[in-house]
Amino acid sequence: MTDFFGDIAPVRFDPNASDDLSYRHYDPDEMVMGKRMEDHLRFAVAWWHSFAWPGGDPFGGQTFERPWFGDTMALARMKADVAFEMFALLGQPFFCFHDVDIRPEADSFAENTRRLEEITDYIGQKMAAGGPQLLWGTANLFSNRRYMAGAATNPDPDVFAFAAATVKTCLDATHKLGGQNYVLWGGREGYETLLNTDLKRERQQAGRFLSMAVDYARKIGFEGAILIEPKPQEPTKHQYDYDVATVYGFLKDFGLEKEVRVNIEQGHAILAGHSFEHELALAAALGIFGSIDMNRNDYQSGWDTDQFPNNVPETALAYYEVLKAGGFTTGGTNFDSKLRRQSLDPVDLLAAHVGAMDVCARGLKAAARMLEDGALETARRARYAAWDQQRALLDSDLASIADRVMAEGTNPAPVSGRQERLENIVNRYV
Ligand code: XLS
Ligand code: NI
Ligand code: NI
Repeated sequence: MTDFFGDIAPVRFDPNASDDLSYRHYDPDEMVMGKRMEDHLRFAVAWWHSFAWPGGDPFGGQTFERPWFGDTMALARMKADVAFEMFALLGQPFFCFHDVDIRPEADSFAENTRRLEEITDYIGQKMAAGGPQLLWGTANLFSNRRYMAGAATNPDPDVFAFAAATVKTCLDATHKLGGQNYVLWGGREGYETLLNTDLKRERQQAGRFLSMAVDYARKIGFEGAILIEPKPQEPTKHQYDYDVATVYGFLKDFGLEKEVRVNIEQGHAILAGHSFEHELALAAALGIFGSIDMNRNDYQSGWDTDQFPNNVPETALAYYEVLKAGGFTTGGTNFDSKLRRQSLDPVDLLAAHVGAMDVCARGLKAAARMLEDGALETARRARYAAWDQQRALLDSDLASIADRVMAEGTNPAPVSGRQERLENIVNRYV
């Protein structure tokens, strides 16, 4: 036991609670559309922002003082101890990590691997003792300076090799811990200027890299989903995994659209100029919906602020799309979320997660009621109903269609899109 959280008691569901640390809406056992709320939402805590992030911003460094900050394996174990203490307090079913979050960085690949294996075993023992499960693991291929010009897309083949070897070790660790997914977020897989970039070659490197990761995952018997996390810019200006549509085109290009799905982050959708629900609906329509990072951005600052979700109408519309897509299978709701850098206290870390889980629970319940009520779906179906009689149109050709339109002499009458009325319906639930 560490004493980081002091005598804070485990967070419980109590709709009438008056304290900071109770779930007022997240009742894991409440049935929503025939399924337990915990099994719908599948919450995950992100190791990096909660335990590894020091609180820096572009103008200043560390604000958090955590007793486990440092680069020894003993401190990495303390970090894991605190993480599992927080998991026990929150009772969430999953967590996620990058390799660099759980082990200190060494100066050789061999030592990095040895440390990763050692801490993986340590975490595995904690999981076996009753902790949460692993939603996904991933490799950090963006922080170290060797990756400044990309990992898979680096002009230097030795960097490609280092990154590929690192992904192998992270797939091994994820598989060993029973991870349900493996995520690749291509932080530096993009470019700053075409003046020094061979775009075509870099895309091909990225495609080959992803194919190798998929092949290796299947070879070791990893049955989880492989997920790409789209993001349009930041860190690099032009990212090859800009948004869901771009990732789908990329997957098609390399024949991976049946092998790889997407992990969609709310803040990244906004940075790409989309709504979160657009990205979710598109992924579902393309058959590549996987998982979500439920962290929003600040709408004024225009960068990836990774805030905990705190807007019920937004989460409701997101879960509406998740439910329509059939819900999560291997995926879940990961809080890839940071505290604000002034939120120094251990209790802030807990309260942030408690509030976020409650906001998501409210969103899920509202989404379920909207679906059960059916008003939105009835209106949507009605809007396309004429197609039921006219399906043959899609098997026709332009000349035949022109003949028909000429003969019938019809001039279609526009119909209301009813947007305000539909928005009013949503507002009755959120
Ligand atoms: C960064 C990404 C990152 C991924 C995992 O913007 O969201 O945190 O989720 O590498
Ligand atoms: Ni992000
Ligand atoms: Ni993310």
